[in-house]
Amino acid sequence: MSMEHERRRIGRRTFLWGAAASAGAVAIGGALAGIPGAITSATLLLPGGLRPTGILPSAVLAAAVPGGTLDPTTVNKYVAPLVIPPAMPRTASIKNNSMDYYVLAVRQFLQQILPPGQPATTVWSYGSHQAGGTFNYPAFTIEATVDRPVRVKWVNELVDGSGNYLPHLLPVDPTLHWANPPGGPGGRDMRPTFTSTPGAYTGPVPMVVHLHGGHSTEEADGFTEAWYLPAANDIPSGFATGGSYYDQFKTKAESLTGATWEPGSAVFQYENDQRASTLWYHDHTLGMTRLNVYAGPAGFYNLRGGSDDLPAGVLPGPAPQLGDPPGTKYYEIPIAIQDRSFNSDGSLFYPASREFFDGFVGPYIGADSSDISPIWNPEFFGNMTVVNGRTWPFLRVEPRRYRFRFLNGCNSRFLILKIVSNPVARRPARAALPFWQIGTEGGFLPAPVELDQLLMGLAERADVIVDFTGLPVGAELHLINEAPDEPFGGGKPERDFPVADPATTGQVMKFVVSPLISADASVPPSQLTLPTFTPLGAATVTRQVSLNEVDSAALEGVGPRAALLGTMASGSPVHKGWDDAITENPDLGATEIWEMFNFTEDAHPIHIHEVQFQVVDRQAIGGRHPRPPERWETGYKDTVISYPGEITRIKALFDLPGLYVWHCHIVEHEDNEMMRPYRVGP
Ligand SMILES: [Cu+2]
Repeated sequence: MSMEHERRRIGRRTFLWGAAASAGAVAIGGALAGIPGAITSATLLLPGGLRPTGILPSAVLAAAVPGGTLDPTTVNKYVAPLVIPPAMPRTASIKNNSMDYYVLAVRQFLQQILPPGQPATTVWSYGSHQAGGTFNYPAFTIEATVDRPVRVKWVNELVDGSGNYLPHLLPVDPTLHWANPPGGPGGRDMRPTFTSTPGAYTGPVPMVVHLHGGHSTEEADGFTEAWYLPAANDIPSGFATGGSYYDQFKTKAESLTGATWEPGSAVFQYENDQRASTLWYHDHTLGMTRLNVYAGPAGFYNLRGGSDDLPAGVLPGPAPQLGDPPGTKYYEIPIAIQDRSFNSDGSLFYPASREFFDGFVGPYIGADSSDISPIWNPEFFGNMTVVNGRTWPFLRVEPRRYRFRFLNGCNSRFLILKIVSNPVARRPARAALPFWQIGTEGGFLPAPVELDQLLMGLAERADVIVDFTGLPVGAELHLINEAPDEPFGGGKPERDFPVADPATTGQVMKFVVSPLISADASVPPSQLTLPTFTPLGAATVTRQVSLNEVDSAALEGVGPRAALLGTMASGSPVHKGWDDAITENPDLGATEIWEMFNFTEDAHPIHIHEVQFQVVDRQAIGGRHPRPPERWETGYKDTVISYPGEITRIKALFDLPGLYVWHCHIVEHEDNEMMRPYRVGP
């Protein structure tokens, strides 16, 4: 880590806290933000009214993250049980019972995310169109079988009871390179020009669903410019009702499947011709993904069966299935972890100005030649932990083994998860129970890996077994988070970065041991043999790409303005934006190594659509000694952490033709140019 790197990371954090201080913060601990190097765990800036609760060792006290008007330390923890999302009801079996068919809508509704007694929260999520009780944040889980296709009609129903469009719940920055429906067919999917700084976009909301990790054909991948508006009564005249690629993919999909795309919808068919794995589905609209996902719509998609799965009964189970009788006990549970901030009326908080991020008050785009967007924040960190749609829930567990499928569903926050006995123990805390990781994004690992902690970048999944066997009834364990309340750059908690506030974002959920109800017949993880792992063949092409961050080109010392991907030329990065000509164009059927050079100060989780890749190695840029992937990265993955100052090498087989994207899964980055189209084949 260079001095420059260190200075800028600290500078960003100081600036953020400085803004909080000006809004009525008090300094504790004798040190003030703004002094170079002064930001340590002993430096406390607590926004007005925020006080740590519980008994905290002074050395681990940290400030709560600034957010909305609801003080996270006033929200009681572990009062509501974890919600285990049921299986999503199918609409029909079609094609002579060879295919599952769903009609799934995204709607707006109220949900109790905060504890009982606190206000409910208006959210969006998916549910079964014909079954109103199935709308939940996170959405119910789609249960799919390898080689049995799933067809989904995805309907954008962000309309009110009169059929008029609903505006976004959150502030949409119209100055990004974004879907831009008001631009009409000639100006959609562009960065509009403004003569004065605009306010937030309040028109109808474009959406398009991506099955994350899916081996999807291009027309079913949820291409970011294939969005569509709801079929509302009052779409303003001149608006584009679909993105630049909506019509092209509609025509292709309709001819392939025979299913009609009606206004306000798209029909995607997933062949499920891939390894059994934990996928998830979420929105992918250009320049709006951070907001559309933060508002709620996302769900798990569990793909089972085939030669890359294990026979029933080997692993802890079952997971929820259709037709389960009430009271069914589940020992396989998906756990989506997200950070959110709230206002005191229960509404979601998301920053409405750039000023929230770094105090920069303008000039913004539209005035005085500025190129800084007025609303977009380069990263966002919520100040509360939400697990499966509830803040800090608890789960009663029997003294036996459980299979948890973890998802980091945050916007910008990396997670370092650990199971401990004391949630406010001095960090780094000692693990009370290990995780046995058995799988990642692309299915099972070659062998189980025993870990004291799980490091999870955005969108990564960890399929793990936790063994509570032998714990006394009444015992309590806590899942905590030791990643930072700021951009992650690698390293170890409290040595290389301050950990998340132990009073708030440093806690995730609680396990309470209850009496054993059913005997555990699953195989202990130390004795588990996972399905035979077949690695990719040799690569024929090595490609160099780059990760970059850019400051304002117009205003001295203001930044970042955007994050960019790009190529390499003679050892230096060549910056590329979303609209630049395609530079990654693998041949159909080619196996390629991509060397990702990270020239930024932060780690970025890089996601490539359509493929599941292998991590080859990592090394310092300019270094000579590559290091192998981590033990938990030895399976197939669709998202990989690229560390600052390093080259991260992955290997992928590009076996479906067409137009896809690769991008950073810090969704604030993805939404402001850190995404590139790529094409497989001609
Ligand atoms: Cu990024």
